[in-house]
Amino acid sequence: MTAVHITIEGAIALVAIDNPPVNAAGFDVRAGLVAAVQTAADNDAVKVIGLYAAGRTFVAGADIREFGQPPKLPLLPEVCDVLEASAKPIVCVLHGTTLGGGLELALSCQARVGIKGLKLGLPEVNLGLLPGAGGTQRLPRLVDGATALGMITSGKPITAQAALEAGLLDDLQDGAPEDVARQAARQVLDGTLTPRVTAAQPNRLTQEQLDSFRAKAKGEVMVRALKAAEASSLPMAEGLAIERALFVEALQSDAHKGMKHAFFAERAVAHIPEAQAEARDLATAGVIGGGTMGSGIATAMLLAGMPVTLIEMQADRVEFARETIARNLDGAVKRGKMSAEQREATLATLTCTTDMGALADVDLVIEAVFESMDVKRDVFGQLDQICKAGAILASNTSYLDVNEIAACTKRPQDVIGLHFFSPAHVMRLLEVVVAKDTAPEVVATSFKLAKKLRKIAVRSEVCDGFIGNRILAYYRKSTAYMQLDGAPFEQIDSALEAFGFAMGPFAVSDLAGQDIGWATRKRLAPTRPEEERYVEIADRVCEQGWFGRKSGKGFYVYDGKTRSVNPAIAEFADAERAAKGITARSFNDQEIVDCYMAAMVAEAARVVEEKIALRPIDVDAVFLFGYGFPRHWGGPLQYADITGLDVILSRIENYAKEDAHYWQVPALLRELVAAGKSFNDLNKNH
Ligand code: 3H9
Repeated sequence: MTAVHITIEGAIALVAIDNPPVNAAGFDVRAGLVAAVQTAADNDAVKVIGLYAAGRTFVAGADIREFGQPPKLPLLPEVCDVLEASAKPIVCVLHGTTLGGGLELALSCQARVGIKGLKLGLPEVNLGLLPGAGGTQRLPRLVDGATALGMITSGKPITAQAALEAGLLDDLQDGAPEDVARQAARQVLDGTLTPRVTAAQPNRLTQEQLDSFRAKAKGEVMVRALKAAEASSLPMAEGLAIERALFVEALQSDAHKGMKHAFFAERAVAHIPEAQAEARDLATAGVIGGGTMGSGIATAMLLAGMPVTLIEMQADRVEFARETIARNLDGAVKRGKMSAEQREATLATLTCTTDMGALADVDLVIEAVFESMDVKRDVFGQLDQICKAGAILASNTSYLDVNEIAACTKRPQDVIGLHFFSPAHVMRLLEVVVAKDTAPEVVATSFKLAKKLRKIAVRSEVCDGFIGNRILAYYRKSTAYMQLDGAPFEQIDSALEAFGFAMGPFAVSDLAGQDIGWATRKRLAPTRPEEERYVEIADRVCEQGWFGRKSGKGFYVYDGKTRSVNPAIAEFADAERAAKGITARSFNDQEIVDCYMAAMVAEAARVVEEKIALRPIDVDAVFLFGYGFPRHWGGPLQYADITGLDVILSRIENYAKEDAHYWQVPALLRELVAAGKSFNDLNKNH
């Protein structure tokens, strides 16, 4: 089967792109398009070409899998030039999500007709790139400069209606792409649709518009995209050459490698061993616990259209849970996610009660009660009695042993961990924790649920903290060690914020509540090995009742939206150093980043080695979508690949000279370095 077919119907040549799933403009499509235009050119009867795509969308971009491979001619910019130079006008019919190179193909045609529901965009910046097939040159010749710059720099798609109003589309119609293409071609023939060559249109980008976008531009990706757009003031061929050079430069950047990896990570995690199992039906859900987490989970379910029965153990908290959920839904109305009427209708599908018996008929229950095995044991014992056969019993525990929880029931095959991240109706990550007896169809159903909730599910085996919190618990210690050794905590935060984290680790723990880490430290104290370094500064902070943002003070002091350094912290650090005979030394920002990242990579490698995560890319997805990891680094293990595994290994070996207990080289890292392989090579084995 070829990726492009041509059908001649008298004066009309209909050219169809057919390259499932998203009609990406890979080699077959590019070569096929050039051949089809030539066939039409050679046929004297043909006067107009109708170009469209089969399947769910017009071309959704260049084929991202080809980036980094040896280029195969014709390249997309050349195909666009061929379309633009066609003596027979080409009317392009767009549907679905016409993105990146797909939109660039359309821009090169002589007319564009959209099909209702269409979205159009240039998402290249999300991959660390810029439009590289004429998008930065042709778009400002069709639409107002501000609209063009908005699309080029934000990567966000616009609606068909907005595109029509901006002049990007000549018309908006309804129907199957093939029929609309035939109809639009007829309109060109009868003169009701006037073709025009984009390159011949005047550039509408002004210097003021460029300056205003430049003032807001952050980072090399945006700067490069704006530079290309600026070249649209030059003659077309010169502008295209500048765009091409910048695109090639972007293709080689680390930011592109990281962001491309992040794109595939989001999708790769769905490939699980249980994917073929038949998922159970999920129509109704129960949530136990009406705190922030339980209310957030209930909100997520309601937003996905699932009626929810929420059980709050304490009668006086039932109303509070309902109010929290109502407030969450207000937020969804404010963000334009639902109308006020939809909010009312949705809220009507929520039942809040203290009666566990109300869960008898639900298809799924998610428990989000206090993190104590005794409490969970009691809850799951009750669920086992109450719930119908086949109901999925899930725990939102963030570190407890799901095998032990499952053992409290006579149906361990139905028990699973579903670890949401707070706020649960906003955060995209869902860790799906598979216990030893969990049935494959329960895993498959959990992944289906994640899709319904528009979340990214990552499969994890059972261990303390699962993938994310286990790695977090390890690398967080490195920040305490650096602090005690002399790095001010605010320098650690600012160095990591400059690396790309939205918030440094001390600011994050202030936000989460210092008492959470304190409880974990106390829980783990009895099993802490004697040779492990222990830093007490955070305990001193908690002993003052300074639990972070919620108490107005933690490592920082909070005044409205501003934060300042809590001066007591340096005193705590000095006192602990004096007691332990440590002389403070200074750190530079790069040392801080190197040490923090080496710790993260070390534990992440162990998580892969122990098969807690299916692949390195699963760990990357957890950090990208649950822990605010900078997208341009692609995740901790992609960062390690970009930095070089030999470099990371030698850093760990060096640190181990100071603290051989904490800094142990993961066997997997050593093996990969010896074999000259990367973490990404392990992703390819699946
Ligand atoms: C570009 O165009 C550069 C040019 O300016 C210049 C060139 C010179 N390539 O997301 P889904 C795969 S840069 C290859 O689950 P949905 C995807 O991996 C590109 N593969 O579906 C998945 O595979 P699998 C600019 C692609 O319905 C499968 O298709 N374009 C591509 O939820 C289904 O994808 C973009 O950045 C691709 N371009 O969403 C658009 N796209 O099943 C990127 C998808 O094996 N794509 N795949 O895991 C998207 O945003 C979404 O895929 C889309 C559909 C909205 C289209």
